[in-house]
Amino acid sequence: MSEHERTFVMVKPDGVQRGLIGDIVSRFEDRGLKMVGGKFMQIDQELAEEHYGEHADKPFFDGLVDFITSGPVFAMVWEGQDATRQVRNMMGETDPAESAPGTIRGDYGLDLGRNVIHGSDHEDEGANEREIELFFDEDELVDWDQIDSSWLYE
Ligand code: IDP
Ligand code: MG
Repeated sequence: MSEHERTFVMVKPDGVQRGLIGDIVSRFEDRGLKMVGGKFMQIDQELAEEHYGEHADKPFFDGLVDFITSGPVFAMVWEGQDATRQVRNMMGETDPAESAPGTIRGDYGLDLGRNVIHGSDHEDEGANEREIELFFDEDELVDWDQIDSSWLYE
């Protein structure tokens, strides 16, 4: 398993408004994941519709696009062994009400439509690369060595 697997993660507008960026970044840092990209930004209609394209025919699509464009987000790329699946595990279920305490959505959310964080789907092959490319230019991602990586990986 590669230590260099990268996954796309985003604090949604509700998480930004509630001041949760720092807590969420801390959780991933504490876990041993490495941030290789980060961008505070506002998503426009076009990017929102593309990002959530798989849900275009769902009844909640328009509300989802309105919500994700309603305020700033913090988009990130995190790198580490099995990063996509581990981030999803740390996020909890899609519905915060079904998410275990200790997960991000289980600790910070109550409502399906306000679930604080997005992470690439580990069951959707290629979602990672697709979403990273959609949000970041190549030169916005930083290759760097973490001084303590020998204490994280055998
Ligand atoms: P995920 O974010 O856990 O990958 P998806 O099924 O990909 O979940 O749905 C994308 C986003 O759409 C969810 O995070 C949530 O914000 C929203 N969403 C999903 N299902 C519903 C719903 O039934 N009602 C309202 N919003 C929903
Ligand atoms: Mg999804």
